[in-house]
Amino acid sequence: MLFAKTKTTETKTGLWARLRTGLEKTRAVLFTDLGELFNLKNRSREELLEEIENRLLAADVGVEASKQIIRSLSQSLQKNRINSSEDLISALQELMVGLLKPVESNLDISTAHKPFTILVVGVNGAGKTTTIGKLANLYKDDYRVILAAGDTFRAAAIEQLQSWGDRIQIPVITHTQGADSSAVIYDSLQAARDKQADILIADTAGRLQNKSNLIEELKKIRRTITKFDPVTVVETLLVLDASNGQNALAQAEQFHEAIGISGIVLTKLDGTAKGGIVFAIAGKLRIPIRFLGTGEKITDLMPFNAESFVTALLSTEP
Ligand SMILES: Nc1nc2c(ncn2[C@@H]2O[C@H](COP(=O)(O)OP(=O)(O)OP(=O)(O)O)[C@@H](O)[C@H]2O)c(=O)[nH]1
Ligand SMILES: [Mg+2]
Repeated sequence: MLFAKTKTTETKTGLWARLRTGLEKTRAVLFTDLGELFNLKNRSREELLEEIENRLLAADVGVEASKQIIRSLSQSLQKNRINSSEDLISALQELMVGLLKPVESNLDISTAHKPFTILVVGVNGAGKTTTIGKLANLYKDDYRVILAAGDTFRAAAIEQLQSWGDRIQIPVITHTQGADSSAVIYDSLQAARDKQADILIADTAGRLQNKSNLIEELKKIRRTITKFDPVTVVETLLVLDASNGQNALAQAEQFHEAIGISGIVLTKLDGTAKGGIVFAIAGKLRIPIRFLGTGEKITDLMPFNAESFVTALLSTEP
């Protein structure tokens, strides 16, 4: 993986610390005094399970994934496999990693056919443009990257992307505000071809998943890419704000149905107690979660890893 290839151990520790800090609010809801919870006298198994289920729901893990976890815990308790708070935590850890494993599939950048195109979509303010800056920064040392300012709708959207590009010295292809977004993408593909770029990352305007005219525009962008190059590889990356909780799940379902999503980035995990939404997405959608956003800084993005995520959630280490 890219991190293993280019980043130092120190940076990896930094990433881990940021993930842990980023998940603080979710961890507080899910696991505060979990050990003591088990040790409390006079608490029946049912009460213990009910308390855990309430916490899972409060962290937006969702009804189905919560029930699945509780069912397995209940069986383990009955079979006397959980006899201490440590047993309880390790049983939860195993169950949670099991739930997340199916969506752990990091973005595999193929440069066999250039450019590898990443089309970034999502609702207003989800963190699309910021995520593009972070992604470009992540890839810039190993690949030739170009950005496409496909959000021609919102005032200052073009300048926002341009300033990320300037900051990390990556070219940004722009048209003026109000221009056809598909035309920007077309010109960007052309520029990527001319410059032999490995990766093209395209920004798009924020849009609600139920506004059919805006979704049509995305379909047109998608068609433009295929028309330019029928065999090009496109990652359609949906950016979801984790603090939207269950609503993020609904967004994902509708975007996926409308245009087909190949990967998800979950942002703003640092500002929310609803980080459990990762489990709901994993259980319902089976779309790979590619990255997590844990802050506003350019380095606050990490590839999704089931074990790291669950360990960071459960860890009581400082
Ligand atoms: N705390 C935190 N803030 C984030 C994260 N990602 C993005 N943001 C902030 O969220 C706000 C919106 O981010 P943008 O990248 O502009 O979102 P967008 O989806 O491009 O928005 P539109 O273009 O208006 O649809 C900005 O203030 C970002 O700094 C994150 O992972 N954590
Ligand atoms: Mg934007």
